[in-house]
Amino acid sequence: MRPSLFLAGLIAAFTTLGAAEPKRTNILFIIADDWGHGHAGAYGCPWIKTPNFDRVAKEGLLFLNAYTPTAKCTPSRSAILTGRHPWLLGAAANHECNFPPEQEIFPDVLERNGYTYATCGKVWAPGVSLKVDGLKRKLHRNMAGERFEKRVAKPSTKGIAPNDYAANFHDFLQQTKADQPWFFWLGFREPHRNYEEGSGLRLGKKLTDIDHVPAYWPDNAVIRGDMLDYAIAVEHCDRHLGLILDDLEKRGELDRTLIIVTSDNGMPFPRVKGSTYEDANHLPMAARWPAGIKNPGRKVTDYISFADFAPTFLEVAGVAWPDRGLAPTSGRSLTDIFGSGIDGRSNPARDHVLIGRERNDLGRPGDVGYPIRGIVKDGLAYLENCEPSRWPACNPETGYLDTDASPTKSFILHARRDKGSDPFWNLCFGMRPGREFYDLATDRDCVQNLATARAADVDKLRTQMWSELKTAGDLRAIGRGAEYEAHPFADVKKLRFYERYMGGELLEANWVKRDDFEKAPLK
Ligand SMILES: [Ca+2]
Repeated sequence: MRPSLFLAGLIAAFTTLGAAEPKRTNILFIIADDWGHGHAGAYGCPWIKTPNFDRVAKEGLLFLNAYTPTAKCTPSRSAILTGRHPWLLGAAANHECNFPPEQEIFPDVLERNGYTYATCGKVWAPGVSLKVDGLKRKLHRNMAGERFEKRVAKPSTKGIAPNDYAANFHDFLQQTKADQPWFFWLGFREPHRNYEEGSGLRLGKKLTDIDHVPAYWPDNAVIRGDMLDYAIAVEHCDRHLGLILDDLEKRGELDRTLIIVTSDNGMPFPRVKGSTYEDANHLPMAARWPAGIKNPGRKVTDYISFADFAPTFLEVAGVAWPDRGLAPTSGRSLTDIFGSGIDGRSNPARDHVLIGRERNDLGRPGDVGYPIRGIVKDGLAYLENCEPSRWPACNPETGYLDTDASPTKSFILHARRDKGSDPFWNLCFGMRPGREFYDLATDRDCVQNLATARAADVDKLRTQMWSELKTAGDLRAIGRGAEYEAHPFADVKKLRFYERYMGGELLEANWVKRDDFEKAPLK
């Protein structure tokens, strides 16, 4: 991986000054939990106010096509930490996995090369991460480095965590040394559920603020109210982001820090988080770094994968991708975009991303997943459902465990029970065909499957997708996909959930409601 010309020039300028070696760039990575694309003022959203994210974008770059390869907490974060597509990570293709001990993560590489690695909030979860020796990774509660977590504050709703993120980051800054570069991971726990129901309205939002209810949900007060509760949690993150920017600015550190703000997967609603549609994998993202970003204020249309973060951070830190430990990255450093100065697409090769999933939550016979591979290229999305005879959001009789409980979920489940069928239930929880194709320019919600009508486009994208996956080493591409499903779920108390529940055992699944379970299997 070569540095961009702009960045190379910058490094050369420092080198030839002959003065003391400049302090290496600090890196602040801020990741929300379940925050969906488009849900920020910078993207034109009228019902969620994010002045601080908008500031990062205005003084840096706003990314219009940033995608996680898998839209669920653990595999999304595994991709970030390793720079690899999840389906190249063995057990870590799955949600709530046992992370492969031999697989290195980039913060460890930064630490070995002189960086401090510290964190606050959610880093990598849920799952178990042990070192090769069976002990937890050094200092790492699930790969989380040195923790700054002491400060708490009363949140504005009962659903928001009391973590005072900005104060904890301040504690970290207080003990940094002038000549010590750092990488800090700030993982908001919001806007993950639970929400205080009605908090959006209570805190002054209006149902009519929302300009677009996705076509896969009914448009009514229940769904809009649920969306407003989510909005409050997003705005909580943005307030802390503002305090953090102010803190860095007061210290004169703001312009010496590369800041990236993003999320791990789309909003925690039916057919979004955990699925592989546009609203699940496509995420908000902005970057600010005056020393390294040419012509700030640009809108970037290059397709970005979360596998791109690790190579970016190592390059910015001046650390070569190591020969051992970290396997070759699926991504590429973002410095070509930082240094290009070009509005729109900087690199013509960044015209697509690969997405997909293996097993998310349990809740199907045999603990199997719902494997998908997909490609998004120049506004077209092709998805291949590898096992279309399975239930996409897990089995109805075990509560559709792949979809968190919510007023929106309950409303749609009840609509089907009351009427015997429901079009929104079909979209959110029903069986899917083997192939799906969407034109995102006219159907961002992915409700008009054009796989038959656009067969030639399907063929082209399908060929490219499987060819790239096969070259990279995806086991699904060579008929060995069952190997992903042989890796056990990390929480042993939930193993064989389906069989045990159906056998009469009362099992805990606190992210769904008892009412989410259908009384009998559905056809
Ligand atoms: Ca998440």
